Amino acid sequence: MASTLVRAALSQPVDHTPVWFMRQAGRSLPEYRELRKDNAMLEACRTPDLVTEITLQPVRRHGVDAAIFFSDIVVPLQAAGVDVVIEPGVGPVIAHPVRTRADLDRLPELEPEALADIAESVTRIVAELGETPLIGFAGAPFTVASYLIEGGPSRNHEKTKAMMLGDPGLFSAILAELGRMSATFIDVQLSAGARAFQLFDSWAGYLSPQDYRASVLPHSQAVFAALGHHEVPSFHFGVQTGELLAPMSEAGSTVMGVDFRVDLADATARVQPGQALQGNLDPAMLFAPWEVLRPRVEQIVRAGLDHPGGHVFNLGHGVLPATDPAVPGLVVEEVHRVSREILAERAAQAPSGEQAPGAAGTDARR
Ligand code: 1CP
Repeated sequence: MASTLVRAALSQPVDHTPVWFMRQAGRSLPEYRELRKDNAMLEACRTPDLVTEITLQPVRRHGVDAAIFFSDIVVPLQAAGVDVVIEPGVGPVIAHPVRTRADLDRLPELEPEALADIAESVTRIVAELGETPLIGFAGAPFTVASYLIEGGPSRNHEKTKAMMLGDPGLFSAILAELGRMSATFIDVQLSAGARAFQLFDSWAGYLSPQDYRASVLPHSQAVFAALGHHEVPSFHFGVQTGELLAPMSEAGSTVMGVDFRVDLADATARVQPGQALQGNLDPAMLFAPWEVLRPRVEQIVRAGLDHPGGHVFNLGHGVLPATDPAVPGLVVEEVHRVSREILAERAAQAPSGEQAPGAAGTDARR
């Protein structure tokens, strides 16, 4: 039988709510900081020994229901031959930003052979994980385009938006190319054994629904369509995307990630019928006292179980670097405990032969 994460992400019955955390690997873990102290970020991403160990660290420590592949959204660019570094404390920096048609013509193609180390890392991780699924990922075309056009992290994405509105043909050609790269990157991970994938459109929330729909959505749809033959669950997420949940939910994912600024019950009304939800505890809540945090966790578990599709518990964005590394594991235990309890209660209340709301299958527990 498929794992709990895969089943929930396909809105199938489960016996507990599965949970993982965006950015669960990385700076919040002392064992990560220890491993990374002598290695640059992108070197680490291309070294299977390190990728394997870093991906497994949060699974061991927190007992999450899935691993997320340790890599970065700019790895496909680097593998294609783009001059990019990840500067500590800054993020991805691109030596020659792409701002003209000639710049785009110079952008190299990404061949799957350039990702042989990625396939090797995934194969090793999957062997070590056993039953626990690995989630692959890539950046969505718009979010990667922002780094490529701006040349690095950006507060307002003004060069990106100026091109989107001023030279829509060039903008669309760049997003189409980046979409192909992201699909190739994810395809390699799925072919090597990843069981699901997430397309991160972290900065889509900077767009109006009108501009998102006209200039970005078709390119994200192309990525999901290109990967449809794998028949695996897929997640789509962006920060501050409450107003974009409806159009983003049309991109083609089986699960819609929800930012912490939106109530899950409101998200239900915005996504596609039957689409699962992921989220959405505020990452800063992990700094709150347990007596405050615990009921918030329960509230989200309940809201997820009331949603007519599946629910995967997560934060509403990534784990913050200063998070106490003991806390995510407590949240995992609580999500498992509370969801099992609620599902058992609902199963007991349902008249025999009928299923409790949100529950399905002979186990009547979702
Ligand atoms: O020094 C360090 O440790 C580098 C920090 C770091 C890490 C741990 C970066 C630089 N990337 C990563 C790993 C990473 N990046 C993962 C795997 C770890 C996990 O999730 O457990 C993932 C999924 C990403 C994806 C990523 N990179 C996104 C999308 C997710 C999100 O958080 O919205 C984005 C926007 C990036 C770009 C990036 N890479 C690194 C930083 C600091 C940034 C953001 C820079 C900015 O603010 O623009």
